[in-house]
Amino acid sequence: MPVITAYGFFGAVDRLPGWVMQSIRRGAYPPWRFAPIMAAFFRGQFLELVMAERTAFVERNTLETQVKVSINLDGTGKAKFDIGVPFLEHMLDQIARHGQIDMDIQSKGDLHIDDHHTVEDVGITLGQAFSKAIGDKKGMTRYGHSYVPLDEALSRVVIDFSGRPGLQMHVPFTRAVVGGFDVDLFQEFFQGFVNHALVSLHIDNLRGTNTHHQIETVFKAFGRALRMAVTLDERMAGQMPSTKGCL
Ligand SMILES: [Mn+2]
Repeated sequence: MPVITAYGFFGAVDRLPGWVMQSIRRGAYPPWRFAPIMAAFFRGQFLELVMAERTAFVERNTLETQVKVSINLDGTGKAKFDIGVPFLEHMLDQIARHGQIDMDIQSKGDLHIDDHHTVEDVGITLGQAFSKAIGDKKGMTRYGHSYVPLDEALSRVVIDFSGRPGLQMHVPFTRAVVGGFDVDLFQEFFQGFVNHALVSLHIDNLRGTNTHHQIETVFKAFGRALRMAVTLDERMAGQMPSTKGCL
């Protein structure tokens, strides 16, 4: 970013009209006179960087679970989980890695009953964190999609940060349990995410006989679709990705 800033500045200097450059050379504008302008320029750039930081921390406490989520949409896929549901952590790791999103999720929940509340509430809190981190969506790509195979399995995930919740999930699981995890809960996770991130999400497992492969392709494709959707599009800078003017 500092490199881009420097290029931006010197690029602008380069485009100054000839008479300005000549007066600078003549000494009409000694360099110290530019100090306030340069300071303002870099302060502006800095503020823009700070404001553009797409991170969020959300804490959500109920009588069933206490969940803390930190994310950075412009991360490198660093992931830290303390949830107590290993298979869910394995799947969340796919979102972080393939979405290039830094994620730190901690949860204390009523796992002595079952994983249900924890899985649903992690989905809800993650959705809230996304909603917070994307801000006003200006310059955002908005749509994302991905196909991911894993051996015999193939899944497609399509997402739209439309501001409206909607989930279409079609995954014909071949088993009811995977890694000690009830496969019904994946729908709960995604429904929780969708309701709070306010996205339209279409999940289709197109092929697959191994349940672990089926769901892993879904989470990897979800991570990649997220990455595409939240990526800032330079040509859309400052614009809403909608003719409505808001999302
Ligand atoms: Mn796996």
